[in-house]
Amino acid sequence: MIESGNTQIISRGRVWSAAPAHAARESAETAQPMAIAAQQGRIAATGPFEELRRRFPQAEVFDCGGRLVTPGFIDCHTHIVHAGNRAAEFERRRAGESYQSIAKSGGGILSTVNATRAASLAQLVESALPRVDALLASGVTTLEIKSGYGLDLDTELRMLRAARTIADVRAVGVSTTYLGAHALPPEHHGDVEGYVRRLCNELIPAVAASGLADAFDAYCETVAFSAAQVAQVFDAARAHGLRLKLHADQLSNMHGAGLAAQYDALSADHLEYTDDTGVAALARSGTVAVLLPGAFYFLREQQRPPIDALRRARVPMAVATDCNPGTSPLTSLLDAMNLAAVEFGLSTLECLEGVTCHAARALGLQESTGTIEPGKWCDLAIWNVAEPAELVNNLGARPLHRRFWRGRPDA
Ligand code: DI6
Ligand code: FE
Repeated sequence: MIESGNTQIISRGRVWSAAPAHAARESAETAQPMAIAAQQGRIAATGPFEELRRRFPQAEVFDCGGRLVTPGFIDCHTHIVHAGNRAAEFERRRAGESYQSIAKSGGGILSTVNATRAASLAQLVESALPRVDALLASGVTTLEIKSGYGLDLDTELRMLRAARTIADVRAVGVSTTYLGAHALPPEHHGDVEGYVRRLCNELIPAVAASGLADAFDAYCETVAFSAAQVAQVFDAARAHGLRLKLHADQLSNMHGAGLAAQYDALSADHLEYTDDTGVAALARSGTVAVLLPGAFYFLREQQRPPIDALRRARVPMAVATDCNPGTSPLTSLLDAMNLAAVEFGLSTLECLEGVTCHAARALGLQESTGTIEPGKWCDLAIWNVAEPAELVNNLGARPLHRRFWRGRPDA
């Protein structure tokens, strides 16, 4: 069949992609010579160039010059929209204070809440764009953005609008997450139960009705919300049609992984203190383990996530930046992969799958992105490296040659 229309053939690439979920073979970390045809933003076919040329004779040809081609990367956990900075806290931590004690003394998340409440929509977008651009330069074509630095309805909606605006002004797919249970807002000081009730009865219904959030997230931690409180807000969020994600077991074992699994959450994120029971629960539910080595590094944590247990239980592991002003001011997914390899011992293949197919699953987007397969968005990253391992091996490198987003190359 000969097809025409707005078609591109991406030729002379050496293509790495995880094996499709239904394929019998396992992924390998090697790249294969292959051409990719894109039509209306989606991958129409893959195969030898001559074959695609015959099938799409009108297509424009983009020559990769033998470079490595991967799926566009997916950063599935960021707080990239926020105002202000927390550099002063960085100094306090270096002088020996803990993240928890800074949070208890009114710093931490609450200091970013004050700055974010004071920022306009335009200011939130403008301050986020340099960070977004840095992420895109690390090969990112899909980005998750959480709210959670407003904690009142107006500011949370403004953050989510800023996230949607970023999708309008940059060539990137954005998934939005309402992180309503991030911290106790100052006006509820001493009244967690009151805020949890307000979340369930007022805030979650209003945010869900706005259509601005794809998912709901909570921070299950001694400095934030208990497992019982998270269960209450999860019930409300689920009743309002939001998918669930959880900041789980980062600084202590709150049995957050088990809770996320019990609710069939898309992902449980951090997991430094998750035990065997939590890992088994994740394996049963199919919830993705999102590893955030940036926060582990910046907080100089000692306890690593149970990588071996997750591996043995075949829990899909994603890797994300957690880009946020307090615990992970990191704006390169390549650097996050390097940290995941060095700090957590992930292999090159695990890192690559962690920012592609498993990251897509952590956002519920596995049908539309994360691998190079016909039918999915033609989101690609083309790299100036000799082999995939170089993407993980090098820290601070910027080897991106070009991104394709929805079938179009960056200018
Ligand atoms: N993600 C979060 O939301 C919290 N830690 C983390 O890794 C707190 C972020 C912050 O301190 O602003
Ligand atoms: Fe986070």
